[in-house]
Amino acid sequence: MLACSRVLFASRLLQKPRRAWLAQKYGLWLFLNLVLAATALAQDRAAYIQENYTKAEYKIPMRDGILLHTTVYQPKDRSQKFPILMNRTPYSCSPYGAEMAKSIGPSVYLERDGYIFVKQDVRGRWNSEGGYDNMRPHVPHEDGISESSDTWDTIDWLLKNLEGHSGKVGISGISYPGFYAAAALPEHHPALVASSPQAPIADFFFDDFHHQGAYTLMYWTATGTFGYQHRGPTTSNWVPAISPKPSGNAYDFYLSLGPLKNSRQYFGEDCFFWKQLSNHPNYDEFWQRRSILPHLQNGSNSIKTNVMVVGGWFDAEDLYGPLQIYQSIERHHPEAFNVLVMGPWSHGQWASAASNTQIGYLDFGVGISEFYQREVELPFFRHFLKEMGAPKNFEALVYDTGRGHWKTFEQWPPKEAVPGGLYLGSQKSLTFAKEPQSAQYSEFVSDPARPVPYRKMSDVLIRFTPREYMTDDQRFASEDPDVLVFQSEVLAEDVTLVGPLFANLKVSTDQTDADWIVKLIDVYPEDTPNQSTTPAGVSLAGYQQMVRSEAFRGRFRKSYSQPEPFVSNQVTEVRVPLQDVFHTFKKGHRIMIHVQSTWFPLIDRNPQKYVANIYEADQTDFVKATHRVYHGGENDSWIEVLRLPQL
Ligand code: PG9
Repeated sequence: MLACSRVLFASRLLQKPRRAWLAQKYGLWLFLNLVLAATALAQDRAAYIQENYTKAEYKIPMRDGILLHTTVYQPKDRSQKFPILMNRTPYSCSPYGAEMAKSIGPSVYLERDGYIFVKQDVRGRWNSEGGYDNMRPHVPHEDGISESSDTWDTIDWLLKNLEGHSGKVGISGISYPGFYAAAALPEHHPALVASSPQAPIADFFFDDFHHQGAYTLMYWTATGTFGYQHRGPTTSNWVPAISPKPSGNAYDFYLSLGPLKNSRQYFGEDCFFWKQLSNHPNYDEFWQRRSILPHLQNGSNSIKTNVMVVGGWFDAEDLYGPLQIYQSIERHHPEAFNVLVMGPWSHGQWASAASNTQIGYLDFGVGISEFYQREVELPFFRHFLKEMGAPKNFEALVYDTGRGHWKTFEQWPPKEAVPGGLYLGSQKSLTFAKEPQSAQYSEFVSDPARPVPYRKMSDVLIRFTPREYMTDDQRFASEDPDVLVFQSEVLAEDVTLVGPLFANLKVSTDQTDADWIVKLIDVYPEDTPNQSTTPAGVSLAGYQQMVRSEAFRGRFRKSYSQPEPFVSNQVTEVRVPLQDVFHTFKKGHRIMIHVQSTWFPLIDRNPQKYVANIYEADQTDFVKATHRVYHGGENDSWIEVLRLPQL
């Protein structure tokens, strides 16, 4: 327990940003103790669960008779009643049978606080019956089955069949389980008094599998994971292994794969999800039905539960989801308790027991996730499920990824924010005001046979999903002739950007289709020292840290549902939504913008010769193109920003 107390002591030391200097003073002692404590905590965690919880497994009948496998971990203490905290998952309730899980709740703090932890295989996955549907569309309960009706039925069954519960129910989940925590909200069961969708998927056309219309090729293996129906309840994996198994450098593998249509030979005829992706290249009714957002806006589904949405500013998988789900509820249910937490995290990193928050080559420091788990998440559930204490008082608890500290705001984006712009200029400049300059352009080649890598080549590896690129050093791309680079002067004062960004580009191509990738980059001064955790061979001096990046498939510039080719060599407006940020570019830094048209293999290659369906494009459709970005005069290209005045 000593180690555990040290981590608590250390984190209290750290949680007040102004005391972070103490942490630096005792950095190594503290770091080592935190690592020791985190390790001890993890070992203690499994032992604590073994000692204090029992396990039971049930097949819970849904209203249509389908049985869902549900595992219940209940406190041995029967002297009091405990609330239920659910997690619904497509990733399995394992371990099945008598074996106890090593973690059963969102954090060690909740496990020690005492809840009835319920984990369920969603319909059609693992040991549950039924057919699977990615992002199963919500339909009103009287019209059919949905994740909402399955959650309602599960809660109702638990309340009627479990002993020792308090009658209050919460649901929480990260990523796909985060979607299920959000999908529980429309027509939710009255006992559901708290929901925390964390890195929730809102819409697969904007989360995970696509970047604003472009297929996320780094999700190719994940497409298989979610592409096959099992042959009935199973506790073992049923997904066929892709053969040959992709391995090594992802750039070479996916380039050798050729046009997307060649994927069918790997996925085979049983992969229903690959067929759905290929047959629905546009934002049609197939995708629209699977977005949860419209169902969070419908007044008849008035949300009476309490919601805490959590996300990571550097989440490579689901950044659209948390931001949009929070805003949808805020816009349409202003009366609901609905708050937002956005930290300096990659996908789901806030749930980690690790003491540091490291993403790629950057380390945002110790105690950030522990602070969130202990000071934010635990009070939220304790208040609404146990009527104990009060949730931390904020509407938006957001981390400034440039200054390295938390701030709270009464709304998001902050009402104090002031609209502004970053203007691309002829000398590859970037200025806060339009420069009196004649209309000019910057030109680059976009070659599908030599696409720009999305990371430096040694880091482009085959993975289930991309995860760590969101803070990468962009110097490798700045040196690429197929990338346009625009950079500000050295900042004379701090510049804080908050909320959504949009790249309003005036472009042209000598072909008929194009993707547009825009990156917002923080250029560190050349005298920036490395951190104690900076990997060997990496220098933070002059580091060009990615702050925000997005891709936009240009055919969708007028409508995601009605794509249109470009008219060759015609100046065309393209508005690229870049997701929200909260980042201070400190005095002495520079702001940099990249514009490019390939980002491989994060997203698939655009043939650049317009074809109706890129999933059916032939090798001969892929052509080199010369693209132009216009700036100055009547053809300004600029980044629409919100600036937070410096206090
Ligand atoms: N949203 C993440 C994901 C979904 C589907 C495929 C791969 C990743 C997640 O659930 O982790």
